[in-house]
Amino acid sequence: MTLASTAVQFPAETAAGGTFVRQKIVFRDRITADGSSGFKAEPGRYHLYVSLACPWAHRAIIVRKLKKLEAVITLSVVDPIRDERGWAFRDGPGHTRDPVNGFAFLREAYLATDPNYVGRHTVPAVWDRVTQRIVTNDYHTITLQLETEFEAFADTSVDLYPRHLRAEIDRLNAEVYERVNNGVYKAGSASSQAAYDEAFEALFAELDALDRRLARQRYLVGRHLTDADIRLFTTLVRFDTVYHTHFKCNLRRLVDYEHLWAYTRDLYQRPGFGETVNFEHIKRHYYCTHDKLNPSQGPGRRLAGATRPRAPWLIPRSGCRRAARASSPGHQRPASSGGGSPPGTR
Ligand SMILES: N[C@@H](CCC(=O)N[C@@H](CS)C(=O)NCC(=O)O)C(=O)O
Repeated sequence: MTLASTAVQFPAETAAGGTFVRQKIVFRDRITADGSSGFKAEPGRYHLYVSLACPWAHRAIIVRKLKKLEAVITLSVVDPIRDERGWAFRDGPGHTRDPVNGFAFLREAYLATDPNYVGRHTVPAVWDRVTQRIVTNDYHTITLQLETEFEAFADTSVDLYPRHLRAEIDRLNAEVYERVNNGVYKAGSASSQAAYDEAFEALFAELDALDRRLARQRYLVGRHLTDADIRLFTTLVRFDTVYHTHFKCNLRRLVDYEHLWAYTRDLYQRPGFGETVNFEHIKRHYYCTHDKLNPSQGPGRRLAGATRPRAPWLIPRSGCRRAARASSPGHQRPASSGGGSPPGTR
């Protein structure tokens, strides 16, 4: 499509050629099992600030559930409507006030950590009750920390980052991040035709390739559900509802991809996935917050009828039956042996 508007949603993150260049991650400390980093993995010590609208935060929400860390790491949800003051803690459907610090806005957590912090105050952010600061807002590694450093308190029968698959998971995560996870943002936030075209082409070339890949196997790295699937899922589940329209990623819809659509439904129906998707927060956030992309904001900021995922998400995955039979529900450690309609849019 031709991009006529030059409205810039993220001026501080827009390069000269109109390309969206995401801000640098500032808080990158790591939680470790042995505490060698200064941040020891301990029950009750850390709190996750999330938005149910945000795909980066959604990754951590899913991993926390799959690893059964809910009693170990507390979590609270911000109001999906964000204004110029940033994410706010308020009581409302699916969101609450800040139960840990009593902050009114997430920016208070950022400024408590670094009074000179400049930049957007983003979710996910992990708060440490002991040092009274944000340990990390590094969405690239938060899931990996939850997957590997909390084993003393987690469900160890579920291994989302198996050692022998790490190289392949890391390679895929990097590629999918560039072209899909951040690709939709690069298309949606581009302020030149060239920048939009580049992001758009890369996005759909990658989705085409992933569709072919998932024709042969159930999960991204084969038979095992891993971190790579969680990262792809949180973008795909939002695709037709917001990215196709709001970010103008509209060459094809998710439902037009036989295998990707079946794969996303398959994940949606697993514990930890569909139950953590909140289409109301997703729609309200994207359509009512990016004022340059959607100046009208929708009637009354409620987007009535957007609240419930409908039956299409519950259609069983029909393709790839053989692969489905042969797969495991998350990699079990040897020792423990242990076509449809637009989804969720009305
Ligand atoms: N932490 C990352 C990614 C996380 C991110 O962008 N989260 C969004 C929500 S999806 C956010 O919190 N945005 C806050 C804002 O734009 O003020 C970043 O700095 O770009």
